Amino acid sequence: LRLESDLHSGIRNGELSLHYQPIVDTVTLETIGVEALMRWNHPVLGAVPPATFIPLAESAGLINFLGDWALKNACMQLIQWDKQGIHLGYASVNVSAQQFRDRRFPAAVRDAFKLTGIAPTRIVLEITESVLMEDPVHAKMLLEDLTAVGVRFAVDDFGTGYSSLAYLQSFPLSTLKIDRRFVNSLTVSRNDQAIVAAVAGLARTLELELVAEGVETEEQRRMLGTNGCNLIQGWLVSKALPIAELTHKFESGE
Ligand code: G
Ligand code: G
Ligand code: MN
Ligand code: NA
Repeated sequence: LRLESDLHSGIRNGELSLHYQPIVDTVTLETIGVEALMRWNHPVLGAVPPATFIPLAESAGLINFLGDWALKNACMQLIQWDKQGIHLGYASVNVSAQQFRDRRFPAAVRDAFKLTGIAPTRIVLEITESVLMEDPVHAKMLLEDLTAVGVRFAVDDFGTGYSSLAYLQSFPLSTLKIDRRFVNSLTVSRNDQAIVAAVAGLARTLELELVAEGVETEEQRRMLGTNGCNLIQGWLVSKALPIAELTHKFESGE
């Protein structure tokens, strides 16, 4: 509970920030987008992991506020990078379960576009597979509603939940993000190789972009390329970085 009230004040005191992790072409390593990842720098505890404070924000009823803040900030940052001559295709923003269930979510997304003036096609909203499949009828309507505005949708942590393929093919999606647990042992596990190949086949059939997460080694990258995964994200390329560091990296052409 202490941490919960700290989160309240932390939001007010600007202790929360967004870091960005590049999403790159598996072969050329060209950056095509970035994922926004929230960070909390607690004055006493230091970095509090999102796996701790996101659930806290959900139970404290702060997640809509935080999620809203993240989306608007990511929109503004893309515009800022544009002005600096750094043209990123899109920013991917995570949407929590509770945000997605909230009636006000579609209006909040529309507001972010209106407020910042960003082209909605340059924002990808990441929804986890389990949240999408929890109420697929609702999810389909919501996705269709916001797709009409232009925003795109990615299925996060794909492969960890139970997707109905019938629903999956009926959702207006742009991207599947294959969970890093399948990338982790890719080079030694034939099962994981088979899973990645199957997901790549699915993505190709449904004409979806496929991003592999948690790519840490050159060998993993090569194997993902061979298996038809066109985009990667992970420590091999870059950790999620603060804006200044990432901007520097882009400017120096690294
Ligand atoms: O690096 P990583 O530790 O950043 O993130 C851990 C978890 O926290 C991931 O599941 C990630 O999706 C989630 N997360 C990070 N930033 C956000 C955010 O802005 N909103 C939501 N809902 N989840 C986030
Ligand atoms: O759940 P989601 O996919 O949104 O979360 C992304 C999480 O993965 C973040 O916690 C991020 O810091 C972490 N991450 C990003 N790249 C790597 C990587 O190469 N290896 C590992 N182990 N984690 C990573
Ligand atoms: Mn994500
Ligand atoms: Na993920």
